Parts: sequence; C-alpha cells; structure tokens
Amino acid sequence: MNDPNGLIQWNGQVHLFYQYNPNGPFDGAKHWGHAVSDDLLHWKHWPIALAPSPGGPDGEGCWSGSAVDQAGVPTLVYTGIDPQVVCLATSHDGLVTWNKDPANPVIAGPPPEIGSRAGGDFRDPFVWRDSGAWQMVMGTKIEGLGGAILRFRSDDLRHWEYAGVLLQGNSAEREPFSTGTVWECPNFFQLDGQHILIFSVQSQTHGLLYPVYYAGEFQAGRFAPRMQRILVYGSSFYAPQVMRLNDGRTVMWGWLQEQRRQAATQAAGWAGAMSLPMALTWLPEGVLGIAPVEELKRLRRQHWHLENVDLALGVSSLLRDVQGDSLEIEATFEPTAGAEFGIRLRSSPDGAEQTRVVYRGRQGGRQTCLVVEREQSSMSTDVDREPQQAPLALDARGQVCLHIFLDRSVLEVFANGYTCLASRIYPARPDSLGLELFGGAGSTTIKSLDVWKIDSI
Ligand code: DQQ
Repeated sequence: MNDPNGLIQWNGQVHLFYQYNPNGPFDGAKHWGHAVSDDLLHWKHWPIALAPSPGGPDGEGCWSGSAVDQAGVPTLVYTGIDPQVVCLATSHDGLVTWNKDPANPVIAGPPPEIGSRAGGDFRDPFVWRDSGAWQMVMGTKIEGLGGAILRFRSDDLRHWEYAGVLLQGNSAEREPFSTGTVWECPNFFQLDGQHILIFSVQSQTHGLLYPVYYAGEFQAGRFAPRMQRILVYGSSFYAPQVMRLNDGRTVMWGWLQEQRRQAATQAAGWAGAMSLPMALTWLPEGVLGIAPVEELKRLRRQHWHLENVDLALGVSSLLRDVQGDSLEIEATFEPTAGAEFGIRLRSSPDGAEQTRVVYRGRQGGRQTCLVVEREQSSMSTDVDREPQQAPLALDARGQVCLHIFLDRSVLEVFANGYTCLASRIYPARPDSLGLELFGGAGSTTIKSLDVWKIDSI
C-alpha cells in the first residue's frame, strides 16, 4: 500500500481508500484498496474500489485522489494515468462498487499556460465544497521553477474551470527547507481560523522528501502563508490526507514507506503501512498540533508507571520488567540545560540490537533536537540505518513530553504536541523486546512515565 486516498465518513463509518498494487509488494499498476472502520482503530477490508480500465484514461493506474458527497452520491475524484488526468467514479450501492463516469477524463491535463512546463506531472485532486461550488487543488510542477499547487472550480464535478496557482515553489531555495521539484498530494482546509495547505515534496534528484504545511490566510482567491514547516519528520511518512470527522475533529493519515531494501520487502511479502490516525489542531504557539487520536487509549493493556526519579548517566534498570514490540510510552522529562537523555527500545538483552529515541539539549551552537538513532536497530544489512532527526524545543515549563507508539517495525514519536517523527525499524532477533531509559550528559528528572502494552487490532 501507499498513499491514503478518498477519506470520507459515510453513515458514521470512516472509509479509507489507499493506493494498492494487488500483484505484490512492489511498485506497479495502482488500484484503490478500501478499508472501513467504526472507531478509527479496527478496520475491515472491503473489495478493491478502483482498478485500471485497460484502454481507458486510467489504463495505467488509478492514482491518488479524494472523495466527496455529491448530493447523496459518494464520488471519488482521482488521477488516471498515463497521461495524468482527472477521473470520477460514483457508487450507488453504499460505497461497495464504483462506476467510472462516462465523461472521464473530466480534466484532460494541466491548463495550457502550465501544461508545456508541467512535464506530465498533474495529479492528486483534493476536492471540497465552498462558496456554493466544488473547489479543487492539484499537484504539479513548473519546469525551471519548482513545484506548484493549482486551483480549479466546478458546479457539477464534471466541468472544471482553472482558477490559478495557489502556491508556487522555488527549487533553488533551501530555507527553511528545500521544496524540491514536484508537489503532490495537496490538502487545503480551514482549521481554527487558519487556512492550511499540506503537500508532499518530491525532488528530481532525491526522490520523495517529506510532507510540509503552510498556514496563513486565503482571501479573494489568494493564499498568503505566514509560516511553513515540515509536517512529519523521519523520511518514512509521506503523502498524508486529512479529513473532517462528523464530530468536528480534523484527522490525518499518512503512508509509512518501507525503509528496507526491495529484496527484504519481497521476502516479507508486504510493503507500506498506514500511520496512526493523528488529530490536527491549531495551537496558541502558532503551529499545527499533531497528536494521536484519543481512541488509541482503548488499546492500552498491561501498565507500568513511575514518577519523579532522576536519570543518572548510563542505562537505568527502571524498566527492567517491561518487554514488548507493541508498546505505548507517555513520558515527561525535565532536563537541565544541555542535558541529553533517551529511551532504548526493541533492545536485545545484550544490547547488540537497539533503537534509541534521544533528546539532545543545546550544546555549543547546536539546536535542541529529537533523534531516532538506528545504527544498531537491526543486524540485517538490508535496512536503512540513518539516524532521523527533528528540531525540538523545550516547552514553556522547560520539559519534553514524548508520546511514543511502537508497533513492531513502526515507530511514531509525538513530542511536545506538535513535533512528529515516524520511522521504520527491523530488528532481526526475536529477543529484541527490551525497553530501557538512559541518561547522557547533564541530568534529567523523569516527572512521570507510563508504559502500556498495546492490544492487537
Ligand atoms: N503516489 C501516487 C500519486 C502520488 C504519489 C501514486 C505520492 O498519485 O502523487 O501511487 O506518493
């Protein structure tokens, strides 16, 4: 599986479609897989929703897109390839089977002023209803300039009018981050008075980079972002999609890419996973809050707790009894200036295999940061061992709050309510199940720490 697609709530149930190659765990002709949930936790597989129609506008693949409620008719708006075009499909049996629209493709390519410079990149329609019309954003590129997001509008989802460039990148810029050469999988929505644009950045030379967000004002057709940030760090999480639940929450899923070689993926027999559902909010600090949804608490089982203990230099034995490859950890640490501390997980008894989630305080000119150190994560040589890093400042109380979900090969770290880092680890030893705390330079107090085994879904 790859990108989440077509997120929609219908009769209370959440439908999550996703990019899927039924032929095996490798890149191939994309279908839309389909999963349905009553509680955001437990999912049922439904039949494949979309498959390429040989000779049709989606003959080479049904790529990413979104879902809307068109006056009671569930409608998928997706990318057909090749060339990249916009297609529609509707369901008349409660979202089980999907009929492709005879009018497909409803958009046959980018507008002429962009088309000659888009190099064929024109995809991932994200559609919503506003101001009495259908609104859509699409990802593209403008050769020689950078990635771009285009706007369209329609009265009937079939006839679309180009409404201009929503945001244009500059591939030469490096600060605050590089925005690559192609922008894909846009999401544009309002959240607590902000207009937020999320998209994923691809670079011609470095492949899939990361998802980013821009927040600001959208008025009279113009988007004026005030700030931008990387949305989720760690080079696994990509192509997220956002939906508004009936209860008002804005929830996001992303694709967690494999970080092992194709041969290892092939041997495992599967590739790609969906991230945890994450709730997005706009925080008073002026950044996007990212937190695992509350529903996840229902999976908590065996529990350990400690509070107000000082972490000495070296590995502590405080969590000696805790073992597991599916754990939730919620902890608040108070480091002194410049201090470093961390959590080792999926550690073998001799420590030969281990992954470290580390907070590094300010030392010299170095910025404070969160790091997932993976050089010992696996004895296998088929896996990515690069450390993964995100900037992380102490909160207003001088503390670091970590909320970690470990689910076998998936590690998702939420820090201080707005920094998220997702990573993949592949321990090879069956006894790599240990959890330990450790202190580095400086001293740190653990204000509180909770660990739960998490139940299988
Ligand atoms: N994946 C889809 C595209 C999208 C890309 C194809 C992002 O539609 O641009 O599987 O991961």
